[in-house]
Amino acid sequence: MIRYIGILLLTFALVDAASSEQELARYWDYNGDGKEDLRYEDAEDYSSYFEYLDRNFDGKEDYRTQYDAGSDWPIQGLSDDNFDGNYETRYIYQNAEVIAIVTDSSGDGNYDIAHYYEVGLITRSVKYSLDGGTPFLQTVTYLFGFPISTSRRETSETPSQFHKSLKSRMPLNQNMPLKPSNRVAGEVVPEPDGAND
Ligand SMILES: [Ca+2]
Ligand SMILES: [Ca+2]
Ligand SMILES: [Ca+2]
Repeated sequence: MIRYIGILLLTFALVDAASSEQELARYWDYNGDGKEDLRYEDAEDYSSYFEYLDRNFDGKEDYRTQYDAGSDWPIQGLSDDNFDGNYETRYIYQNAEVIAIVTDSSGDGNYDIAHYYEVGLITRSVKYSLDGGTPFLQTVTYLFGFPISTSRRETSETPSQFHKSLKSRMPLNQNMPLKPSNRVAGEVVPEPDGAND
């Protein structure tokens, strides 16, 4: 009997230690390789918080989103979808919904692809290309998320002018740095029940 009580107490002690550690650290290791895959961090003024994800489990963050602390609505996001350590894609939100996703696909520092959304559905995509020396824009329009027409026209804009015209139409709070943080991965704890609560 005493042995069972001992085991029971030990179990409670372990569960307790694990949960208090998680509250402090707010990071989780989903594949158990000792490197954190999901982490939350408060902004300095506590008005928002950041979510960092390592989706390919290589130990480097590749997806980050900033949320409003009061509403938990997303404010802005970044993703590194080719996992080269550089964020090339920016998610632009308004009233908790993504309104545009812009990508620097060539890595020259200029956004060259833009997807536009309304009430969660993609409505239009534009890609700036320089193939053959002449800059042109390819546009795809969508209905209920399905592409219904494409067009192509030449443009006089340079890559940086196209980038600037995209940026000028973004909400002003879209300024999260594109560079990932050079943070050293901390000690991690096992995935708890209800990690996504
Ligand atoms: Ca991991
Ligand atoms: Ca990664
Ligand atoms: Ca990248």
